[in-house]
Amino acid sequence: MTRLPDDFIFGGATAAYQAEGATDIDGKGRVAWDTYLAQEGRFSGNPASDFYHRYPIDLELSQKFGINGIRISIAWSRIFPEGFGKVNQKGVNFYHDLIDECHRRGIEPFVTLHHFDTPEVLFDKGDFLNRETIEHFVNYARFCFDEYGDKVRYWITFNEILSVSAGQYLLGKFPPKEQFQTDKMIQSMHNMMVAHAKTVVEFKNKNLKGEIGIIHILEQRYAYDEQSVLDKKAAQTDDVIANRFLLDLTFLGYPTELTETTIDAVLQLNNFSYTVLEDDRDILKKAAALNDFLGVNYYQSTFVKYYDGENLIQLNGTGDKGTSIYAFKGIGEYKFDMDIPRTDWDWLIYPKGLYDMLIRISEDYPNYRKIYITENGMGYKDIFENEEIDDQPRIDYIREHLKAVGEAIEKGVVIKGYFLWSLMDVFSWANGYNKRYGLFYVDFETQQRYPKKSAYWFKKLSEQKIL
Ligand code: BGP
Repeated sequence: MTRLPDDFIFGGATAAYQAEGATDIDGKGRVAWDTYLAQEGRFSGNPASDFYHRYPIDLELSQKFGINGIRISIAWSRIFPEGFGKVNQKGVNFYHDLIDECHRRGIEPFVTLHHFDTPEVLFDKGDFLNRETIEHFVNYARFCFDEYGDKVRYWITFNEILSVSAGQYLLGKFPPKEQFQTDKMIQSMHNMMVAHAKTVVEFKNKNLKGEIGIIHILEQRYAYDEQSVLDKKAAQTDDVIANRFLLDLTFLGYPTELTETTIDAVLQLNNFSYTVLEDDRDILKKAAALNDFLGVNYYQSTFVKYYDGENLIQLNGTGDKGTSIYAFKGIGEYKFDMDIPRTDWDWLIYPKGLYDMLIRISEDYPNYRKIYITENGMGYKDIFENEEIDDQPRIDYIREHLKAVGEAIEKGVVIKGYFLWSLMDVFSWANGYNKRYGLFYVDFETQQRYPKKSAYWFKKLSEQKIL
């Protein structure tokens, strides 16, 4: 039996672009996704879950179902339509109202400043590859601290720097849809970390009463064949790119020797390099001691086999099981033929990977203060029948991952809460509307909400805290 702590947060996660809809009203500026999704023609960020208008309903439901924390993100381009300069008061007011409503319902808002949605004006000038974006981000963050600082206790600078940088420049699944541009990927990760560091220092200088942290997607890499030296090396290299580089910069302020040599080797495969300024080192070092918490997003782990063929990527964006391919020349290939269950989107269901990751963070970065699991959940093709949704596989998924969290807590890792991705069904960046994650089913035509079986289960769990 696993018992979760009494003060544990049972939360639900959302993100502005995936939940709000209303992408082009009340003065909101465009983001690159608006243009990109229209060009791709598969689906759009409208209506999403129409959270912009329906958040009171979602918060009422949340309260009824025992949820005491919510992740929301502020859409930068609702506040500054161009990313800087002129302020859009309607956008500012919207987040006041949303945050106030969270508090009225007894639900603690954890507010992210950037969840994949740089304003298009800045995106078109190079996004975070352009160092001016760093300064614009810090100014936007400062504005939010001044505006909402008296009522937001938990701030998050960035959601998943890896997903942004790799999605944009390695995997080609985010605009501008480039692949294997590892120099841009690493530079973007570095620059976003500098923006994070500057923002943390800015926040601390203001002596606000809240806390600030960052969210990383942290998923273990294992060697496909534990006996193979090459597979082990492949897993290690992939792990440095995906996990260690960002954790080092977050908690040490500089890359360790292993990280540095691995990143250099990856870049040298294409005669690439990246730029680090002297000031970057100072600010990263300073911020490394100031993070109040780390957000861990975890969905799956990855088994890596050494690979020396041509670069190859095929995204499973439809839930057609068995269609994912990822193979990076000179590094590794992701394997799926182990005896491990996986979702229709080929995500390996492996709770042990979460446990291993939590232990590892606590051992490798003992200056972390506390962890929140800020995203975990199962993409599933929910079936709506007689206004009921039986999502037992999702319940099993959550239970097993929460057990892993409980075991890590027993081993002394400080973990203060869990946010299910997602609170209600939302729009999925690469999959649109058929990959559902929510506790509350959303009929995207009528925008009606229906609690799934998992919502009833989660409510009981939040009351009893026993798994
Ligand atoms: C995380 C993102 C979320 C959400 C989730 C599920 O990486 O922070 O925004 O999208 O993944 O991903 P997907 O919708 O691709 O299944």
